[in-house]
Amino acid sequence: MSQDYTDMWKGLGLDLDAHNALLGVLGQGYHDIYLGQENRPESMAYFDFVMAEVHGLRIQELVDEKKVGRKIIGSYCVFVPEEITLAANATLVGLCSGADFAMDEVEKILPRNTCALIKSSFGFKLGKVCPYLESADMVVGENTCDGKKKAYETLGHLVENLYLMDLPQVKSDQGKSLLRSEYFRFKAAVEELTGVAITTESLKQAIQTVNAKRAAIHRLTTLRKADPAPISGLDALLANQVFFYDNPARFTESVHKVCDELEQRIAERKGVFAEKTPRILVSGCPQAVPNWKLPFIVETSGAVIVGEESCVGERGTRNLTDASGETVEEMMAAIVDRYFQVDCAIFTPNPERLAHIEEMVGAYKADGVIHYGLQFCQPYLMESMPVETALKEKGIPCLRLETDYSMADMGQIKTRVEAFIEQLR
Ligand code: BJ8
Repeated sequence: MSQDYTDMWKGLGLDLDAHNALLGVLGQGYHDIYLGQENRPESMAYFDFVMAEVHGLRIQELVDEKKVGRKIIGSYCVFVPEEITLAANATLVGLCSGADFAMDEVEKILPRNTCALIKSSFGFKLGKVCPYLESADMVVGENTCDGKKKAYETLGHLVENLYLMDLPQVKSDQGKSLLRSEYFRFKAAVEELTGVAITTESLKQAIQTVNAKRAAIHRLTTLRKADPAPISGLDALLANQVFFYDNPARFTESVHKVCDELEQRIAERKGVFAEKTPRILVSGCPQAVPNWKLPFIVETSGAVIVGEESCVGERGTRNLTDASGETVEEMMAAIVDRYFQVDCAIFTPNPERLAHIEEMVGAYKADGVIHYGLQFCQPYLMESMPVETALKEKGIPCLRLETDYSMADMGQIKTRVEAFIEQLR
């Protein structure tokens, strides 16, 4: 880290010993997984820097923003519209939830058979180790899966300003009306928090900022169609993870720099792996920082990941918001239209997700799909079965995995992944 941030962490109320332990594990994991990769694009150095400063410089920026009156809003879901927060002079940060922490404490207040993502969010709170969470002036919880919606009832006792957003479960007219009214209610809550009324100009600017971020990621994903793959799935996942908490303009610029380099690589037929390396699409639950387990296994077993059908991936970023509206109401309608297309497995029925998986297999020339399910995640585990059946009917090999954040099953998963890759050759 570029400087000593101890006083800042103390000021946020972090448990310094626990926090140091977390940083140690995170730093070691990143070092072993990321810095051990061969043929990485040089421009990924920016993301190495971001990860080195993940609890340093970026938090300092957030603390500095707070000093001049800007508010920080934390979110656990891609349904929370960044456009609205930015337009009201607030910064949105994703609360990552990608590692086990303080599990003994967590299992005193949540059932053991709760998904790792939810448990992680509680562990970070109970262990007082997440500076993003501790700097947030508002934390948004959403009624999505049963696990999350019930866990937020408990989280409300631990977090000072937990705002609950109701979300539809059916893609019907009533569902869309619910989303519309919830987004207007959220807009009012954010305006009240910041004391800033959203205007036509501020909302248009915010939509353009978020669209630019997504467009940069779209450029990156398009370049992953090349064979040999110009970038690893690990690095592409990292960019998708950093999407949630970096400064938007700086993130956009940095992704474009990576893309410039990838275009050059493609022109020179230079890849991270040899041409004709088996290509995998990963589909399923979000993989939040520092959950790099599956791509690490896949990419050290002779295959490359070319796409993520995931909220930390294309499900979260694929659509832009129409910025052409001339009033706040028109642009709010465009925001509703954009988010209502997110095909999370909490929706029933959810045929759009299957169609998107098949479309991605074709677009990224994937040889097979690995369905990534977190244990106890009913929505995605339930959907994994029809997904597998439909893919197999189309002759697309599919491997369904169910795991958590522990490393205990690494060997077992590696064995299954290796056998799957062998089948693809
Ligand atoms: S829009 S995927 S970010 S809800 S893994 S907590 S579903 S039991 S994360 Fe999600 Fe929003 Fe949907 Fe995306 Fe529940 Fe499953 Fe756990 Fe999950």
